[in-house]
Amino acid sequence: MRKGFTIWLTGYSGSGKTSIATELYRKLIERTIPCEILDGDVIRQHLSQGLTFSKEDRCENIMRIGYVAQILSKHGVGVIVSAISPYKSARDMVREKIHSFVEVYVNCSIEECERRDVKGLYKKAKTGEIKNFTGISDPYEEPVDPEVTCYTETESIDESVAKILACLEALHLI
Ligand code: GGZ
Repeated sequence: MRKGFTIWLTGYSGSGKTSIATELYRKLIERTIPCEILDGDVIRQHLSQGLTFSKEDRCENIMRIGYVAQILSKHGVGVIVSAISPYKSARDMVREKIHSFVEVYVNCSIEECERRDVKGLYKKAKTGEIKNFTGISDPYEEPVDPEVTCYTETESIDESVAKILACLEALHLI
């Protein structure tokens, strides 16, 4: 059976995780590799409905996403997770449970994310309308040794996706 894997995209809201996930998904499907995207924002409307943005609930969210990723990747699916996942301890816990785990740091400065502010969330976080907002009023622990780092302020989405594909090839996962 085909080897599954989990690509775990971590980074600020607006850093480019969803854009990278969407393009990566397209490229993998093109190669007839079965894959699935697990997006934190979407998961929070279903599997993680009702969870807050406290440290405890964010970690619970990550554990739930990690559980689904583990099951899918065990059965040969290429799973693409897109979640802020701000705590190193939670990322390390899912890394331990999932075979062929590839951590991708979607690196973009908080200033640039604020400038992009695609959903207007940063503006609300700044005025205090949204509390515990990552990078503004809540922590983000940078990955220490990720398999791939994408610099979305200077790289195109295609360049970022190419780096991830090259990593998967080097690991003989695709
Ligand atoms: C961070 C928040 C918050 C707060 C709402 N902090 O960029 P988005 O909008 O579309 O995706 C973000 C999503 C965060 O969900 P995650 O599951 O990825 O977070 S975590 O991994 O920390 O559990 C953002 C939106 O929800 N959002 N409030 N306070 N992002």
